[in-house]
Amino acid sequence: MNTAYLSIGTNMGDREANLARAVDLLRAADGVGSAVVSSIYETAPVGLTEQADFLNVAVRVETSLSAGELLEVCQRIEQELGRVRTVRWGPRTADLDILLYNEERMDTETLTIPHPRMHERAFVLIPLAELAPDVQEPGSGRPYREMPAAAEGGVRLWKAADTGWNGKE
Ligand code: PH2
Ligand code: MG
Ligand code: MG
Repeated sequence: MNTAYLSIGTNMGDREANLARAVDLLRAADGVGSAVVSSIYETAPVGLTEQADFLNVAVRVETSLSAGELLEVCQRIEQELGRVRTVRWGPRTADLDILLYNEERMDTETLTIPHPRMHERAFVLIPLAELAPDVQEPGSGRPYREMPAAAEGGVRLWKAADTGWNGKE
């Protein structure tokens, strides 16, 4: 089994329903064992700021899939949720990004792990720290919760994990 961390973001349509459906589809995917989800955070858009606020979560997945196979599952789920790629960093119904895969580092044409921008994004670091307070950057060993971006604003708790919004683990 492998442990991977994902980030899911959405800022179009029924955002909470999009998250719940993305998590359901992850759990139903072949080769995905369990998926544990953080609280939901509402986050100011980063990059392209003239767009609606996002809901973001982090997910810990136990999986027999390789990182490349997990990426394919993520992309299929994005499509099932009706994602159309128009503007880079623009509005989306669901974006599923692989943050970490075990303690591995990899850089292929389609996949860079750790996610190359995760350490500078509070909307990734704060949900991740809730789920995995001690998780470290592979290679440097720096805990993600200590990255300066984790202290930036723009991220607020929107629905706590213990409300059971996301069903059972
Ligand atoms: N995703 C992006 C670009 N900007 N901003 C927030 N708040 N949340 C996101 O998930 C997000 C973003 C590109 O994937
Ligand atoms: Mg993304
Ligand atoms: Mg993406």
